[in-house]
Parts: sequence; C-alpha cells; structure tokens
Amino acid sequence: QRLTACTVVHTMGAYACQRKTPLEHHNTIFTDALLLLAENAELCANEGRNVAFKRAASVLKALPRPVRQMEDLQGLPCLGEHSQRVIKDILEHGGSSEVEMTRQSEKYQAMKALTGIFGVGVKTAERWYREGIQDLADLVTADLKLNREQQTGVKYYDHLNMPVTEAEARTIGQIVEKAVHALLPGAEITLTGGFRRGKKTGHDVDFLVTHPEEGREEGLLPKVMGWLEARDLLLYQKINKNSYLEAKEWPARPSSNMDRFERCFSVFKLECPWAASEKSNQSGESPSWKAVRVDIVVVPFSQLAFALLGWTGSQLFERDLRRWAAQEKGMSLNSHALYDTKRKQYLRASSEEEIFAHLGLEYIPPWERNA
Ligand code: 8DG
Ligand code: MN
Ligand code: MN
Repeated sequence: QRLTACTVVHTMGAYACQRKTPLEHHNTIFTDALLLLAENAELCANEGRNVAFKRAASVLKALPRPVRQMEDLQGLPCLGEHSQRVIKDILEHGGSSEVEMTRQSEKYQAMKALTGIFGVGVKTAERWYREGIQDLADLVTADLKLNREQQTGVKYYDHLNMPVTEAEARTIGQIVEKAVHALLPGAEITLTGGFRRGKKTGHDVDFLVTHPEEGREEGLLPKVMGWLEARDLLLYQKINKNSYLEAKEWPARPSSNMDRFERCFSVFKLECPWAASEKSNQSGESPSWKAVRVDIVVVPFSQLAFALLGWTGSQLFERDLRRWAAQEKGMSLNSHALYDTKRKQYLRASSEEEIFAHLGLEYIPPWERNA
C-alpha cells in the first residue's frame, strides 16, 4: 500500500473488543450524526442498520485524532458506504442533510418521545404512533390502558428523563449497601454499567450483588426490596426470578443479551438534600426527592467475573465480545460463563482479566470499553 505524506493507515480491529474506546474522543461531530441515524434505525426496528451505524461511530470514537479529510478513513473497518457519505457531507458542508431531516421528522420525534417513557418499547410506541399518539400529552389524553411499569413511566416522566449524576449514583450505592448489609453481612455490592466505564451521567444506576460463600445470596433480593419499600425508598419494583436452573438451552444463544440472573428493575425515591431547601419548601412545587431508575442483579460468586464483564457494557462492546468469542474462538460467552465449544468445556475465571486471556484478547479496562 502506497503512503502519501498526509495519509495515516490505521490498524484497527473490526471488533470493538479489540480496540480501546475512551469516553472523550476527537470526532463527536461525526459520531453524534451517525448515532442519531443509528437511533432512528432502532426506532424503526431496523436492527441491521442500527448496528451498522453504531459500529461506524464506534470506530471513529477510537481514533486518536479528528478526521479532517476522507483520506483519513483509509484502512478503517466498519465504515460502510452510507456512513462514509454522512462523514463526507459533514466534512464538505459542515453537516448532513439526511441527519437534519431525520432529526426534524415527525416520526423520529414521536418515537423518541414515546420510547422515552419507562416501560414503552419500540413495538408499543409504533402502535400508538399509528393511532395518532405522538407524545406524553397525547398519551394521557387518549386514556389507554397502561401496565404498572408504563404508569410509573408516565407519572415520573420528567424525573426519569433527567440524567442521573455520579453523585446520585454513589448515594444510591450507599443506600443499597446499607439494605444489603442489614440482611446479609459480608455481601458485596459493585457499581456497574456506564458509571463503571467512567460516565459522569447515566439513564439509570446498575448494581451487582454477590456473597463470597456461594448460595448465601439466594433469596436475598426480595428481602432487600422489602427493606427499601418499608422505608419508603421505592416508587416501583419488579423482581424477575432467576431462571438458569430451569434453563434448557444452556449455554444461552451467544447473541442473546438477556441473562438468567435474579434481578430487580426499580425506581428509587431519592431524597435530595439540596432540593429540600427553603425555597422549594415554600413554593411547594418541586418535591424534595427525585425518581431514579435502578437495576439490581444478584450473582452467584463463581459467575461474578462474567456478570461484571456482561453488565459493564457498552452494549456494542458486549455484542462484539460475544461475536468475537463465537466467530474467532469457537466459544460461547454470556454473563454466566464461557464455554469452549470444540473442547466441550467451561472455562473458569475469577477476574475479567482472565476472561480476556481465555478469549485471546488484550485486556481492556472498563473506562476504555465506551464503544
Ligand atoms: P446508561 O445507563 O448510562 O444509559 O448506560 P449503560 O449503563 O451502559 O446502559 P444500561 O442499559 O444500563 O445497560 C448496562 C449493561 O447491562 C449493558 O451492557 C447491557 C447490559 N444489560 C442490560 N440488560 C441485560 C441483561 O438482561 N443481561 C445482560 N447480561 N446484560 C444486560 O441492560
Ligand atoms: Mn446503566
Ligand atoms: Mn441498566
């Protein structure tokens, strides 16, 4: 390959788990555009397009410098024709008309507003949209029958669409820890998800709970949620029992993102000392608490490393880890275990480092998994 003076030829793996992807990077004008198209594809239930745009954005996030000309993209993986056209438009015109049209489109805005309600997925939003419902106000007027999750989503819509801060995540961590330790001393709580990757805000807070003596964690979750409920710290909770004991198709499909742990999707009522100031008390308008989405997952100790790796994200990083395992290594990875299909054996690990080693990958720390 011929190199000109101003051309950099990149050697970048095609899997997100082969690259270091920091939180802050140099190509946000391009990634914001590509991620909007990815989001729109997701809202149109077009999974292929969604992933393709996410992959393209992810590659640009991993670049050590800003893209200044199309030649800078030479040798990069995952940049399809469509993504390249978007990048070219931005380089030449400072923006992409396709992205702007999408952003302004009625359907995009309606689907974004409706799926922004806790408990509302693309399918439901699409059905409502076809019935002429475009936002929260329309939904309330239509007076449809909503499930308990959706009712919670409507009730706390504003709070749940406000980003959760790191400070709020830590405070909730202390509350969860207090509850867990009151019921099972020696249990361990780990903050995972986006906050573990170094994000300063999130749409929720994710925790793993385990105990070094395997088996002690059984039955813990309902007790913890009861403890919180009794202290008026919850606005919503739904426990999903673990299902790996009855699981027939084990290990689960590598593409599947759902795992079989006992977990709770909840909404916390987080007291805010700053909101309880004289002003808000006098006006009586804003409450002295904030509704915050919290996920709690209970993990048997021997599966902790896999659960930690599986719940830290990012979504694309997880997806590519599983794809790498299956396609390049003949292995099946999920949040419970790693299975070597050829040798027909499970590979044990007590740390994330060991899992990367089993997979023949360089270790990537959480804050570089922002693919
Ligand atoms: P955010 O909350 O700041 O928006 O970002 P995040 O923390 O990265 O996203 P998340 O939606 O809270 O998900 C955190 C990770 O957990 C992500 O990698 C996907 C993963 N995850 C789920 N559900 C499930 C599941 O059922 N099984 C497994 N193994 N992982 C899951 O969200
Ligand atoms: Mn999260
Ligand atoms: Mn979550």
